[in-house]
Amino acid sequence: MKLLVTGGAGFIGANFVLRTLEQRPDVQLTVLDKLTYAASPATLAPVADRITLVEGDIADAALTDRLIADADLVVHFAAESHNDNSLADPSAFVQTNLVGTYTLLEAVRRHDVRYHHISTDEVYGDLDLDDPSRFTESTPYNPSSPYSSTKAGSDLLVRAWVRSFGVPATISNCSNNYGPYQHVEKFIPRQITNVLSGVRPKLYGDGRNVRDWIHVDDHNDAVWTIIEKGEIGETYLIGADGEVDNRTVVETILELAGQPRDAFDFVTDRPGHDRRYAIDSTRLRTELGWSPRYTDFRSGLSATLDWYRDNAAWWQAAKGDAEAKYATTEQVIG
Ligand code: NAD
Ligand code: TDX
Repeated sequence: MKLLVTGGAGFIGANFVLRTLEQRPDVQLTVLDKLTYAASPATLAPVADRITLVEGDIADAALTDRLIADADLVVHFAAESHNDNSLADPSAFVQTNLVGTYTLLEAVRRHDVRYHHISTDEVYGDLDLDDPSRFTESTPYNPSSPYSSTKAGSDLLVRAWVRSFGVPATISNCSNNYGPYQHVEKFIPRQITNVLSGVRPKLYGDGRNVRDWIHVDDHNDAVWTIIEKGEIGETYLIGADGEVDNRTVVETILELAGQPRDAFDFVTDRPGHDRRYAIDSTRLRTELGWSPRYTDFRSGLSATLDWYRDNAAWWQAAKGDAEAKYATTEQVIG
């Protein structure tokens, strides 16, 4: 099978590539990635001789047409993915997440290629802390940020291309991922690498915002389950019942690193900061038989801390740039 993975040099895409080569050695794998600041080609170095890595833009119609003409399956991870960046400058989010997805859809339409679209639970907006409900496949879209609105728009393009043109596509909306090879701008790697660098972790606002954490390998196993067993045109939510508030995450990282649980700072809140995400993944579990393997968040977090401690060379170069960006807007408030 010829598989095209977009964004395969980023966090989730690279983990997907590594796991796919391990579990499905017969797959012929091409990665299309623009190699933005968020990419790490080093992650793919150990498998460089087993894949074709094409440096290019998903919004390049000639390039995507050529690559998709020769593919049996496209798994689309490429995106601008960080909410804080989307607040500073939304333009790349509109271009990559909307125009890029449109460009891929036109190519899979022309060549009638199976397409799986990777998306996020953020398309559903947020929930109150005391709201007992969780997101399901029928929750109305209500995105808050430039990032989540462009992801929501890209999902809607996929749905329209399925309905209007019969494109053979599925969509998955997953909760917050953690694990190895995640960029240091994101919450968990930022706090882990702060602690490892002797810097105090930084909590936005009151630190009570809740995210529903899932290990990246569980996400990627669910993606393969949907590709193999999902119904064309359908959407599946991926989540591992991992709701934890941000303050608890930081306190756990500090404790695992042998530091006082209160050695963190509160900083300026993110504008429009979503309060809580929560996924009900019943459909994926009951209809397609998926279940997560990482069910103990504390031990998954501990393994992730160990990974960043053992792989400082992987993240050190990006750390300075990420912190310099944060320093332009962030102030300690407590
Ligand atoms: P990431 O930022 O780590 O990686 C994105 C990759 O896409 C990078 O390698 C980058 O170079 C590439 N890319 C960006 N623009 C491109 C373009 N125009 N053309 C080609 N390549 C381009 O992101 P991630 O966290 O791995 O997220 C991957 C996907 O999963 C995204 O679609 C994101 O919306 C979705 N998602 C992420 C999470 C999460 O918690 N990180 C949760 C749910 C869904
Ligand atoms: O330094 C920080 N301090 C802090 O308190 C950072 C970077 C974040 N936060 C908070 C904001 C969020 O409540 O931590 C939470 C997680 O933040 P991010 O890692 O920026 O993730 P989030 O905004 O929840 O979005 C993530 O999950 C859904 C991914 O970045 C998206 O790509 C995905 O779609």
